[in-house]
Amino acid sequence: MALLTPEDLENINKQLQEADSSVRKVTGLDIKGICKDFYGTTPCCEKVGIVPVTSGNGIIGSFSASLHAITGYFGFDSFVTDMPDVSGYYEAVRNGAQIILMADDNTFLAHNLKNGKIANNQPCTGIIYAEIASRHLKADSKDVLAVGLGKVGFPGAAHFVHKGFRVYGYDADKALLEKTVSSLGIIPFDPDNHSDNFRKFSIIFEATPCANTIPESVISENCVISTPGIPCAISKELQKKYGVELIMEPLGIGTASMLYSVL
Ligand code: NAI
Ligand code: PYL
Ligand code: MG
Repeated sequence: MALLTPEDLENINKQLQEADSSVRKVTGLDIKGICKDFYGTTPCCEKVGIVPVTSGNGIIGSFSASLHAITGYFGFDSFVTDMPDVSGYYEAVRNGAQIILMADDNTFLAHNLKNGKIANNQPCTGIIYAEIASRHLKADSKDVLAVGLGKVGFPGAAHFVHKGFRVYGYDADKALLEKTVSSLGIIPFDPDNHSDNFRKFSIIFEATPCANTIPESVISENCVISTPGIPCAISKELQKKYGVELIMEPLGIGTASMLYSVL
C-alpha cells in the first residue's frame, strides 16, 4: 500500500471543506449526505476510539490527529488513545469507544464493537469515490473511464458496473487488467490505441499511486475526475484548461465511508 505522509495530511480540515464543496457542486449533496443516502445509516452519538499503531513503518505524524479532525468534521465524538497498539486498544475500549479506527501499513479498519460490523478502507474508499462520480449531475453518458484497478480501484470499478455504467478500464499491469476485464465484464482501454484515444469521458475514476495517469485526449470539458489516488492524476494546467471538477482528498472521504458503513 502507498503510505500517506504528514505533508499529504496538512490542513486536513481545509482539504475536507474543499472536497465537500466539489462533491456538492457535482452531486447536489455533501459527503455526509452521500454516505447517509448510500449506506442508509445516520450517526447516533457513537464514540470513536482512534488507536495509533507502531508496527511496520510506524506512526505517521498527524495520521491519528487527522482522523480526530475528520471524525469531528462528520459529527462523531472521538478521542485518540495515549497508548498505541494493544495497550491503546484496551484503553479505547475501557474509555467507552464503540467504534475503533486503527491502521497498520496494510489495513486501515473501522470496527463497530456493538454490532460487529467491520470495514476496510480500500474498498470503502473505492466505492464512495465511484458513488460520488456516478451522481455527476451533468454527465453526458453512462460511460466511465477507470484508471488503476488495484485494491481501491477494483471495488470502485465494480461499483460502477453494478450501477449499470459502461466501464472502460485501464491498468498498467496487463495481467490484472485482463483478469478484471473477465471478472467484471468491463471494456479494456488502451491509451496507446488510436481509436481509444478519440474517446472522451465526462466521468473518470482514478486510483493509482502515480501522477499524470490520465491522457489529455480522454478528458471532456467540465468532466468529473474522482480520484483517491495520491499524488494527483492530473496537472493543474489540464484541470484549468478543461474546467475539470476534481474530487480528491487524502483520508476523510474514505474514512466517512468506513464509518457510515459500520453504523
Ligand atoms: P494498489 O497498488 O492495490 O493499486 C494501484 C494500481 O494502479 C495497480 O494495479 C497498478 O498496476 C496501477 N497503476 C500504477 N501506475 C499506473 C498507471 N500509470 N496507469 C494505470 N495504472 C497504474 O494500490 P491501492 O491500495 O489500490 O491504492 C491506490 C492509491 O490510492 C494509492 O495512491 C493510495 O495511497 C491511495 N489511497 C487513497 C485513499 C484516500 O482516502 N484518498 C485511501 C486508500 C488509498
Ligand atoms: C489509509 C491510507 C490511505 C492511503 N494509504 C493508507 C496509509 O497510509 N496507510 C498506512 C497507515 C498507517 C498509520 C500508522 C499510524 O499512525 O497509526 N500505523
Ligand atoms: Mg494518482
